[in-house]
Amino acid sequence: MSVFNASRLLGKTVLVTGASAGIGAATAILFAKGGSNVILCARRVDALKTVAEACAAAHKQSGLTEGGKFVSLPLDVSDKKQVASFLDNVPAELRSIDVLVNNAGFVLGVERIGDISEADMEAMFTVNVFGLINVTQLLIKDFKARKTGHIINIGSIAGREPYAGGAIYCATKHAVRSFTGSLMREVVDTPIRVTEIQPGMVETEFSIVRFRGDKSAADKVYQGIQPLVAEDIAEEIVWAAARPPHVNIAEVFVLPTNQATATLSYRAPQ
Ligand code: 8X3
Repeated sequence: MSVFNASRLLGKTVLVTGASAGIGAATAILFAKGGSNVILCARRVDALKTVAEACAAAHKQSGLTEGGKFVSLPLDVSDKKQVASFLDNVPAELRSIDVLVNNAGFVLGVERIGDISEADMEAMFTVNVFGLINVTQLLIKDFKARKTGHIINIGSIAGREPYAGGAIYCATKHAVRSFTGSLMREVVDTPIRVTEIQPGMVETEFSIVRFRGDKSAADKVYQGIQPLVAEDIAEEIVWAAARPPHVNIAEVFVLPTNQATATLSYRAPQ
């Protein structure tokens, strides 16, 4: 944790969406280790149990006395009603949120344009774009009123560079990039910080979902290359949050060493 200047995270309250697995879970655990409180959210609250336990263990291990409050709450970011009443379910002591990590998002299918189902289109836009906007709209008013706050959106290489077989996912992540840029510009006269983290290839359940549960197809994506892992991205998120208040990390584009673009990677011969 030394590079993070953990003291800036002490006692902060961080809300992480999509915290039940992958980047979201790793992020929640790393903030816990840095002495922050974490509100863990996911569609199914039971899926958060193991992550919340890991947060408590990481915090205990850190020996820090600050932070250490972990609450798991159900949140479907695409359900406007649920988002609207969400803060009522947050314990009062954690209601002053310092950092929002908009992580919930997914990719479904590799179909080409013309063969993409409306259901897949809707599902990706509803969560990746509208969900992220819903949660941001909920918290930004409070951040403005309190003149503080940091919104960290999880974008993607897919938001910088479209690729074949990813039309909808790429469009959603381009939307995230654009929305994040507008937000950063809108709050330029405030202490609110806005960051977008743009990961390349990360090995998580994310790929298995892309291939609709076909693990061997997902595994092929990582053949011959060492991909990033969720913890690599969590480190960037926590690092961005731990910068001094006058430093805003606008974008972090993170790739495995052997990946250069969405479609150009070096793979060791098998
Ligand atoms: C995930 C990265 O390359 O699968 O957002 O689009 S990629």
